[in-house]
Amino acid sequence: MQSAVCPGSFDPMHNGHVEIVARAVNLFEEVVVAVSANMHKSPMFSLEDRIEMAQETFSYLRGVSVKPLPPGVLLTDFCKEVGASAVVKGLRGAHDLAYESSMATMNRHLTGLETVFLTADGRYTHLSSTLVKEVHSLGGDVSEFIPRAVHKRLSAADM
Ligand code: COD
Repeated sequence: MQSAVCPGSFDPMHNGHVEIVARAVNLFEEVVVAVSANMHKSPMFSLEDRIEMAQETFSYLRGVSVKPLPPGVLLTDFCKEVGASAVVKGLRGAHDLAYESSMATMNRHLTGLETVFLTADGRYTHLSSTLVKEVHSLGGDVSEFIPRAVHKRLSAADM
């Protein structure tokens, strides 16, 4: 069985992420959404919240599971542990490609792990977790860009 990992910080998950995972599960029988515990900046949402939001969001998608990517663990080792032969990443444009291609090459050199890049859907190329948080914090409506589970948590965080 061919499995892949979709890793990310998902702080929070938005519809650009969701769309990539939904397409990845058309290519691979199993997709593990790996929620990174190890973030350079302090996250808005705890690891537990980010995992719960991802689990709620993908509960309708057969073949998708959600796991934490523990701190101090290489993505290549995580993929070996869960039996994944590839990583799937979304690309919004040249900026993402520049950032992602060196990681992809490093991972391939480390263990032969391949990275499959999917181009972002045109509806979501402007989306990032950072922008979602900024627009929301300034009173903008981000509901059309995020899954319902994330909207619920964002609204609760305002109270
Ligand atoms: N449309 C489509 N795809 C998108 C969009 C969008 N609008 N926005 C983001 N994406 C993609 C990103 O390109 C990325 O592939 C993925 O979604 C996740 O995005 P983020 O922002 O939640 O996650 P990042 O970039 O902070 O995640 C970084 C990782 C956790 C994946 C990375 O740091 C990692 O692999 N860490 C593990 C430790 C390791 O092995 N390090 C050595 C690497 S060589």
